[in-house]
Amino acid sequence: MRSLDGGPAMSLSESPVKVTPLTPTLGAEVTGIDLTRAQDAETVALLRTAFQKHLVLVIRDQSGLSPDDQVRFCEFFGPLGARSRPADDRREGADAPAEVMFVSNRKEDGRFIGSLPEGEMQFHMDQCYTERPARATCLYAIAVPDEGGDTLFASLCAAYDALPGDLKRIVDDGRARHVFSYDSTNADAVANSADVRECVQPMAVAQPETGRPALYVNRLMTREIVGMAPDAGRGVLDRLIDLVERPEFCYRHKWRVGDLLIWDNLCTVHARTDFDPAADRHLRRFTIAGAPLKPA
Ligand SMILES: O=C(O)CCC(=O)C(=O)O
Ligand SMILES: [Fe+2]
Repeated sequence: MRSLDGGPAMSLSESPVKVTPLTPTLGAEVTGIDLTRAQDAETVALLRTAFQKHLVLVIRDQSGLSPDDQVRFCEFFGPLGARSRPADDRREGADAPAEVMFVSNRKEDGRFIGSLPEGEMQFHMDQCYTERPARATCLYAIAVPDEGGDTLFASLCAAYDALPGDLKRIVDDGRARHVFSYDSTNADAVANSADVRECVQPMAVAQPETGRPALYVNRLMTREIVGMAPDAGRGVLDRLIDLVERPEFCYRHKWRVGDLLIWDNLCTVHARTDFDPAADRHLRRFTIAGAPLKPA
């Protein structure tokens, strides 16, 4: 390949950027890239394609990544999403970009400075209880415990492809109700309360760029299947959720400081394992804006 001015052009095979799958169904590690620098169009295209295919990208050893560097990376995939949490919950400092959120157990004056500070979290997609769930979520590790606090991912595309016929018939034109809750111990009380934040979504959603179908349900926030009797609906949801969480469709990320992850928030679910609350865990988070979900 020659460039227009006649000099040698770098073909993808010569590019130092490599994409290596982490499991047969999802996750890829990207190496040979320094995200504190601007990237050329070819690298951006490679990242986008890898994201659509592998659904979770892991980029290690990005120490010193500034908020602006992280924003530049996020914008390869689309415009930033607004914060999903109220502005008065924002204690990240006046100079932080408005869209930033910290997943953090750090405290100042006895109050957590960020969100989702402690404990285990069941599998979920972010903002599924809104009309426009984030297209993607990006986390950057600033401090992590030596042990625990792993983030697990599962492919909703692999789950869709593995649906048995009776469930596929329900899913293909089904809709489910998603309810805001990060506390699995009081989910039913939240679902029935008056000021609940909720949204009905298709159960089979299309990955926007490719049309690839994904089984859009999760354990933490999907409460019922529209139009099914509660007991029958619960039984179907339980079967679907067990399928989503099959270990062969999962990738478990053990964090190191300097790791940057971005995940497809329509085609994957994520969960977190427990960790010692005395250990410092501090991650910087941005989302990519989403659109209303299209049925597959
Ligand atoms: O803390 C984690 O590992 C995941 C947090 C999470 O669910 C999120 O950032 O959406
Ligand atoms: Fe999340």
